Amino acid sequence: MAQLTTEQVDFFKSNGYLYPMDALTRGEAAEYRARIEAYESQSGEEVNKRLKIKAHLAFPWMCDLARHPAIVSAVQSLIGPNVLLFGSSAFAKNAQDTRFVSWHQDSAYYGLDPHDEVTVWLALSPATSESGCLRVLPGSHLGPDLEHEETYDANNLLARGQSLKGIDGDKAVEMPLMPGQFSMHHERTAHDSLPNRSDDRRIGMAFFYMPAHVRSTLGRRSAMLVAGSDAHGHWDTDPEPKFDLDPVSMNYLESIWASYRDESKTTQAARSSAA
Ligand SMILES: O=C(O)CCC(=O)C(=O)O
Repeated sequence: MAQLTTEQVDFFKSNGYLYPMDALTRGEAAEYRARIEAYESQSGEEVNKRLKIKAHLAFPWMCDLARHPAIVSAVQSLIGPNVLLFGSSAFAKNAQDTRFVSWHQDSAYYGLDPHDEVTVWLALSPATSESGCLRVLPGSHLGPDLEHEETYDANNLLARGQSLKGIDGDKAVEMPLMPGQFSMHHERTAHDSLPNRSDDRRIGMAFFYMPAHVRSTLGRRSAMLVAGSDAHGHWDTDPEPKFDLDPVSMNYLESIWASYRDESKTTQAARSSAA
């Protein structure tokens, strides 16, 4: 599978983002979307509810998607041969949905050192200006760590509603994608997305990749090796699902998601009692 060109790598290094790259055919993207929507019908829940932080642990085919050769070789072009996936999240907005994602830098929350993580956002339906595609602030990954306010806005798709103050939206660059295409952004690149004003759902999978030398600053955690080898041993191994909704991996996914939510509540409670 093709590596990124030198020009693409240089563009990412200077700007902190890159798009569009091709991974899936339109038919394959439609098939993955259908699988996600079948899960939603079967569980009676929107995919955003549970398939967070480590969504790949729900389905073997999601692990395969995280290891898709086109995606992995693009990631390797940026971070080298030994690649771990430390997380993945589904981001779905319904047709005519007012929900949004506020401006944020992932690096403020991921607990990684050094900040060498790269996020791949894979479109499974059209991600357009109208449907609220991802937007980035070019070059923001080279600037300072910015201050987030945790708003817990119910309309915000981020668990804590974390929000950067004072971003000039006029400087934002949209990253529209056709189904099956993906974008990449650096973990320090400020990004957001607006409500979906289209008549179709906007569904994407975000995969969070890091080189094996990256450490966790939030205690011992787990990750999934997607390419090369891990000679560093900073991470335990994710329990990969043996079949769809394998209870072993689902319980693990749920415990990670619950502790993230609890940590949010603790942080919020501590802030309000301190206020
Ligand atoms: O899907 C979205 O609108 C936001 C995704 C996001 O914040 C991310 O992939 O880091």
